[in-house]
Amino acid sequence: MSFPILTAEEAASFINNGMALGLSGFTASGAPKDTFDAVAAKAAVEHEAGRPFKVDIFTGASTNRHVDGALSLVNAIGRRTPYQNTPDLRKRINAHDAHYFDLHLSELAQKLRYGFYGPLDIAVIEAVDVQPDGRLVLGTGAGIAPTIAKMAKHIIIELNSAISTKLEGLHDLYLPADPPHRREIPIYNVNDRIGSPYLYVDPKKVIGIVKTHCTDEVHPFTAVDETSAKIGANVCEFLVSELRKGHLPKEFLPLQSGVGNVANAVLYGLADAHEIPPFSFYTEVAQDAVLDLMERDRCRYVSTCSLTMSDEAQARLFAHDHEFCRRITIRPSELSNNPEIIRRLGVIAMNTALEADIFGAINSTHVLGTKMMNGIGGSGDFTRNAYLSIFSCPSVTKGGCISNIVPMVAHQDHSEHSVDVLVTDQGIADLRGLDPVQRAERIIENCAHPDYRPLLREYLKMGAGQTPHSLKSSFAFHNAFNETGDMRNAKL
Ligand code: 0RQ
Repeated sequence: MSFPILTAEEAASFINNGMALGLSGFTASGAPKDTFDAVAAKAAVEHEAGRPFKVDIFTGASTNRHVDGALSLVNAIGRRTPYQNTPDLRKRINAHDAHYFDLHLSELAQKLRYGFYGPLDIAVIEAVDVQPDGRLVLGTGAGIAPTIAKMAKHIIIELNSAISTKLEGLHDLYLPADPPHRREIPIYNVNDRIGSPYLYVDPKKVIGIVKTHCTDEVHPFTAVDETSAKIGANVCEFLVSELRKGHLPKEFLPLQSGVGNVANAVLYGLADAHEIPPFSFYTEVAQDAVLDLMERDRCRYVSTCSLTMSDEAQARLFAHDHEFCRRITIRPSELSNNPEIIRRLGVIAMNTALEADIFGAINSTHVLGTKMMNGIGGSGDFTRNAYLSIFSCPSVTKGGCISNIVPMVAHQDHSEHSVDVLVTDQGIADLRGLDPVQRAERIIENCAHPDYRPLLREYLKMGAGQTPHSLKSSFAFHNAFNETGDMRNAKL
């Protein structure tokens, strides 16, 4: 069967107000592009004519300027999950224009299949190759593609000629059976493959193909700043000491690393820590740093949900011919972030916090407790099931006016039960085996900025009970920032 070729506008004509759409990709990688510029243009025309136009968007994680960016500008997103990081969408979410529900990334595909969020009308799937029998080679991110291809009533394929067809063979696509029939997922090593390199879609569901030539437009990271470099050095120091103590096996364990400056600093630090043998990743996002580590022979293998690499890094990766591609597997998010596999492989999880409290609870999502930043992403999938769970953040933010170590987090994403180690630019707090007061003392002395230590010590003396919070003063830091612009003015 040959599929009709559509313009982006023709594809958009099938997408109507109130529809639920499933999209391929994970981060900007592998997400559809031109179709959604056309959907946003259609929404603008509909709104201009006084008609409602909003669509629900289900994806692997965040998307790109064409989807979350363009649709948010014209206020055309209804429901949205499981993650986002676009300034315009963030504004819509915090103004209640878009109804965002924040979700552990591993859970979305199965919850869609369980029917919790209703049916999917159309799946829009980016591919770098399409065969007439419905066999697709996906782009750089797998996300929830197998689930949306199965569930959606109709499918639009975006065939992107700007992404390398050398991706063929890198994907490992597999759909677990749903309970009560689910068996173990048979991944026992980072490089085990259990599924198909291709996504097979039902040709009868395909509305047509939109031809696109547009890169993923992932920005390369800026140079690591001084604070991130210190945090990175502290995480590396900790991991080397764990190896020396025999807490980690001598062959080391697979790493998961979050995104951003600190994550990059940690990875470059590990590259230089030669006591640590070459290592692997079992992670959700492989950034430029991972390619650098491969080129330096420090990274052996990467299992990921996406290659979130800049155009320049993608060009470098595929110029290496098949040498590095043989060391990469791209899996759907329900496998890359799967609790069972993370626990089995013994993944070391390294994630970033917005703020931590003195007892070890973490806020990853809500600025000052109320405003959604990005979302929990995969941090909970990994943190809760890791061999060793490390969180890091700077000790202070906004020129010292915000302490990232507070008496009580203003929103809790990860409880103290899931956090083994906290690291800031000030130092390392190993929390394992400590009671709440011992944890607080260690976090205050090792991780808090010196400007805030006296206030935090005073707070710790105020309460009673095993976890001695003083509920009257728990949010004194946040209140001081809201009222005076500086947490150092906190009155306990
Ligand atoms: O504000 O943008 O105005 O400068 O928050 O802070 O230090 O640049 O942090 O980019 O490393 O992101 C937790 C958001 C950290 C991210 C978070 C302000 C600060 C700045 C950003 P500006 P930084 P990063 C893997 C796993 C959840 C998902 C996850 C995240 C801005 O890591 O989204 O882990 N994590 N996924 O000034 C008020 C505080 C603040 C604060 C920082 N305590 N109060 N503002 N800021 N701390 C990835 C995936 O899942 C795909």
